[in-house]
Amino acid sequence: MRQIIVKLGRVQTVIAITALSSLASVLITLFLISGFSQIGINLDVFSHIMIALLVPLLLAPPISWEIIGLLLKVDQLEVEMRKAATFDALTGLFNRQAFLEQAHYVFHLAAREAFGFSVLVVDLDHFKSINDQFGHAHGDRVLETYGRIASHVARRSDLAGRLGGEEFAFLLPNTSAEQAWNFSERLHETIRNTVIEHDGDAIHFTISIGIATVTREELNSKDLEKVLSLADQAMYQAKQQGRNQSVIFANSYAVEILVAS
Ligand code: GH3
Ligand code: MG
Ligand code: MG
Repeated sequence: MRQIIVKLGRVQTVIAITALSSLASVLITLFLISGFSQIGINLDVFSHIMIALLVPLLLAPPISWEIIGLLLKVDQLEVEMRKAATFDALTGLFNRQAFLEQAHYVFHLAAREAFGFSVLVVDLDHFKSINDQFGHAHGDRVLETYGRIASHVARRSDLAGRLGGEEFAFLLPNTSAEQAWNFSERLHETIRNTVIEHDGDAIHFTISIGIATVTREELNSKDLEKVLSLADQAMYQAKQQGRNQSVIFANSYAVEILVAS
């Protein structure tokens, strides 16, 4: 019922309620008139039908207008609350809780369907000095820009989230270490080429990325928290090695690819 009302909108719902209540009123009146005539009371059909039609025509629109308005407002608030509970307001990416929930879901699906995946932990480089140099509001614009780029570079089936502050993550289902590396390079490339205008100045920013991959064979020996912490360790290694680069956590395949900016 609620979905129908939301779909129809306020005006059409009010028209529908008025039409239905008028029809119901006329039918009930006709039923009563015939009942009365059976016990010998003959009423004037035309004038009673007119009254039966007029009363709901006058009452239903203002009353239902208010009620439907309230209902649509509640519905809108619920949509906004659900959005606020799921998405980070600044970047539009999944917030920490939603990202971890979705990631756990994909992790269990991966174990069941036997597909590997990669996790990327991303941290903006020297973000504190961007805030210090250009102000917090422009720092926010950098985060916003990162969010737009992250959504654009990721596929619809990938998860992209903000873990907190200037730290982000991706979960790429069915993605090998090499594919995740290529993905991270595309992200670096796009960000390196991005300029944010600020009072005639140009703000550039870079990111450090840690990558951890779970192959199909490893699915049962790893849990999601472990994979995230491996990606986190790799991200810190990228920081130590000069930032603006990715590091793949050297696990089972014992490969570590390091590319400086
Ligand atoms: P590193 O390259 O080592 O990561 O250095 P960093 O400066 O990025 O790291 P640090 O942890 O020292 O600073 C992170 C900064 O991010 C500090 C904090 O004020 C800022 N920050 C966190 N959340 C927000 C936010 O929502 N908006 C803005 N503008 N800044 C934020
Ligand atoms: Mg940082
Ligand atoms: Mg950080």
